[in-house]
Amino acid sequence: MTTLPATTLAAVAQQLTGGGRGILAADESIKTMSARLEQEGIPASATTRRDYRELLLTADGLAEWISGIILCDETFGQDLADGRAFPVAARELGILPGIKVDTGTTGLPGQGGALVTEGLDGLGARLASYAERGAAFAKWRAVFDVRSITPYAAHANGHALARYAALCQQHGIVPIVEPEVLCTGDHDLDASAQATRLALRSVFAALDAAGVDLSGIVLKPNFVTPGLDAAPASVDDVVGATFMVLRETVPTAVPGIAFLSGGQPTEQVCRYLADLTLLAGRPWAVTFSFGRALVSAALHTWAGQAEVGAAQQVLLDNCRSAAEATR
Ligand code: 5MM
Repeated sequence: MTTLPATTLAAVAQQLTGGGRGILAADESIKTMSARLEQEGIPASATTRRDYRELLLTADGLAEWISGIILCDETFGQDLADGRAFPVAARELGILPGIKVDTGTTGLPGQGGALVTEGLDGLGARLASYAERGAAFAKWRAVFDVRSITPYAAHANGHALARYAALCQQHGIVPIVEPEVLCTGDHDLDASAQATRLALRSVFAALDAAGVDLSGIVLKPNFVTPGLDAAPASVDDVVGATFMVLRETVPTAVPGIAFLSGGQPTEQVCRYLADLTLLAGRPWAVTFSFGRALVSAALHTWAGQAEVGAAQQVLLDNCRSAAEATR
């Protein structure tokens, strides 16, 4: 087992989140990716999932906007058409390869529908294998619903995230720590702020207890927004609430925060990011680790046309918008 010096972990965390680039989340599980392909009328198979991820990774000039790409286990083990393994090709293209290592969620008994994320069993051996095959970073996502989050669910997910993060660092891999409070529902901005505060407090208490080096992690939170079925809040209110909750909960030792998009429109999340970037007194780098906000339109374009160029251009345009929001 390799234990890299913390400076290396910190350097990778800074490379991922600083420098005006962000992370492309292309790690949909086989089930999610298959559903998204089929929704666009594309038959789902290991080959079409591979072709789609190759389209994303090989978009010409992607590295100008993208510092890292998160892959799922299936893609991590696949090859591009030219025979290069995905993680090898990513590095050659100037993009750090990452790997999603959680195995999904399950219900927590007695917690009113709250979920906990699984995947700790055998994780050390899996991380050793991913590190050997070139993974620079990993991702684990806890999922909270504003209506069902409980202190115990926050504690259980914080504990799992902390054990995952400590194991990653032991294997020389930077952990992306993702406690996602979903934006589905009709809750108001304050309810989102309270749920996000609870989730983040639990995560950082657990990371501290587990001895995780905060300079070698990347935090991937949600923006604090009202639910998608509630009256929308102004950009100023969302940015203000997001910054307030992060300032209360995220230690300054964390080098960078890479936001998820939560399925909200690209233009909107880029606007949040641009305004957060401009805030005075911000102690961490801020950037994006968007999935749908970067790729949904590209997938739709690919479904309509056999050649990949138009879809790649759509992807590049979205990545440029998101990266420019951080500059
Ligand atoms: C890309 O989707 C990721 C994996 O989802 P499943 O395991 O549920 O298939 C997901 O974790 C994603 O990285 C985050 O939700 C951020 O993506 P969005 O679309 O919210 O920006």
